[in-house]
Amino acid sequence: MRHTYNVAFRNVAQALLTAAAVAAAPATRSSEDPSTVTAKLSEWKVELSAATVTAGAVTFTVTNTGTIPHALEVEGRGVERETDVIQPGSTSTLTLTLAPGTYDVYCPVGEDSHKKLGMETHLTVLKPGSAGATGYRSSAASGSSALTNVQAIRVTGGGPVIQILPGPFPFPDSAAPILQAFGPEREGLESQVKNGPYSNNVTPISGTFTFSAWDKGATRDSVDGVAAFTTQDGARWRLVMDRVQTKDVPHHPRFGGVIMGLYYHGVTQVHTPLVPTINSAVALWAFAHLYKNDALVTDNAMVHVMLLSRTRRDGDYALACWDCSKNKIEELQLQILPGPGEPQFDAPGGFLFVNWEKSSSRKPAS
Ligand SMILES: [Cu+2]
Repeated sequence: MRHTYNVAFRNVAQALLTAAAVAAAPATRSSEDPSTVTAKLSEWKVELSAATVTAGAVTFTVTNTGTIPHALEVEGRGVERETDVIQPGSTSTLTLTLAPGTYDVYCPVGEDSHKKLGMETHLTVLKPGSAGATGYRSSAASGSSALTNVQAIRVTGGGPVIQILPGPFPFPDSAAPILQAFGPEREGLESQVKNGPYSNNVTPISGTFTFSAWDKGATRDSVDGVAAFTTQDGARWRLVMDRVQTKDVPHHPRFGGVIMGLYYHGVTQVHTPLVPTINSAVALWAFAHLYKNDALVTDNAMVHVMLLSRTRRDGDYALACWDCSKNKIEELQLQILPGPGEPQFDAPGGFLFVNWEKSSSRKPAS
């Protein structure tokens, strides 16, 4: 009898509590009942179904809606927990007990390279009983604060200058498992294993390269710089960079614009796997004017520039490491391709790839 009475009482009490809670604050819930936040991971954002939750147990139901592996990490108030790596199309869950406060919610894959590319948002955890606005929050919306944080860099090429000619990629065994994840792009990449731009087929040349770059947010980055060099065949090339390229292509996130301090390539599944894993002070993609022996070749040359951790050894400049991310950041790479629909350059492989091996950078005078 007592038992029945208690159950009845509890049901009534619970109904009253629920009614009171609904009246007072729709966000409040019973403390033993975890609230659920749905998270969607894709290139390159983290979208949460709620911007705020009530303190207590929170279950994150995380789906990778992107095309490469991701994961979700929740960090703040002494909490630092992450899901396993989630394959494209798969879902994982993570249940945490969260105290009131603000938490960083991001993708930890690639030593934070995915985070730097935009896979980061925030979750506010409220005290039980406090009313809070809920709604969809994505990194795209919260990332707007980055617009006020303009970063600039001035880079000067120095040391030995080498031209990299087409040849086999020297780490085919290391790249093979990663190539699997690249789907339709894989075939083109596999042909580059045999004869691509990252090779040990290098020749010393001479030249200069100086530029400034500004990271101002997704579409407002800018670049200003000139490279001049003489290739192994005696041709004199001059490159004038005055605008960034902002178009995205698959597996080449923000293939455009300026990115400061990015760790990527190789095993990180950002960009092509046919490059060792590196750390970069700056990476940028630009359109440029290209001249050969003082004659204009194109106003739309596609340029990729990186100041990165050394990948090549002294002497013969062979690629010396598969994970080069801990090396000194002093290798300046300049890659130039013809503009969309334009013919290949009259150069080995149809492209130009030049490194300045002992380069430096500083904050420009503004
Ligand atoms: Cu990710």
